[in-house]
Amino acid sequence: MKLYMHPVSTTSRPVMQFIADNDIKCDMEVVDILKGAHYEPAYSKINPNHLIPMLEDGDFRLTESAAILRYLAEKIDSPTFPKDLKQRARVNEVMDWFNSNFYRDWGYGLIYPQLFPHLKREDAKVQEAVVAYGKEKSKIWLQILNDHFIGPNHKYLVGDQLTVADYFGAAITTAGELVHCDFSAYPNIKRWLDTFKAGPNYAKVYETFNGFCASTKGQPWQAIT
Ligand SMILES: N[C@@H](CCC(=O)N[C@@H](CS)C(=O)NCC(=O)O)C(=O)O
Repeated sequence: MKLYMHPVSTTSRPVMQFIADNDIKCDMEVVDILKGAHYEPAYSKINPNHLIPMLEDGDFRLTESAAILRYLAEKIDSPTFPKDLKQRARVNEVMDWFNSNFYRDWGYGLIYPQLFPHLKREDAKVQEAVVAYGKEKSKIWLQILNDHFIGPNHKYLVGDQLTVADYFGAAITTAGELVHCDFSAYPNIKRWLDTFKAGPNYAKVYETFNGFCASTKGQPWQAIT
């Protein structure tokens, strides 16, 4: 198998970590999205979305990080994608919640328009409004994540067992570290992330990402503090 990825990418990290945690034999092919490699003909031809990650398993190609995680978990018969109908539905629910509700305002509202020039609005007032809206909405979603999905008693997102939802949700939530968000106001999120970060391959897989975050320190970010 081969994963087209970039180590800083929010949606590549969960797949890279799942592969590492499960010793899955998979080559890593870096697509340098910071230099536009995802628009070069070689990659455009196989993924017209111009996005990473993409998994190649023989002649089968799969995009969408959440779908890739579930595919890999099924392939290796991992308990991180439970077989029980209701537990599985819960995992799917949480992944969909992250992918749509939370990520929209968190990633594309608060974080990315500040970080990536191609997502920054040209008009300064529009930019300010986009980020302010993203920040306010993100606070609402974070509170729901803290109180409802994790709550005071659960170790992970779906009860006390690690699931693919944790890989996915943690990668999206830690994207906040790019603009130096702090989760102290959300103790259950902080505890869940601390537990997840203690996993065996987190430090290695997130090394480049953490380096990138360190390089953005000290700038006047709009962030959750
Ligand atoms: N829904 C997709 C989103 C993939 C995505 O947005 N990938 C980003 C990296 S995190 C990307 O390739 N961005 C390139 C660009 O926006 O030009 C998934 O979950 O795989």
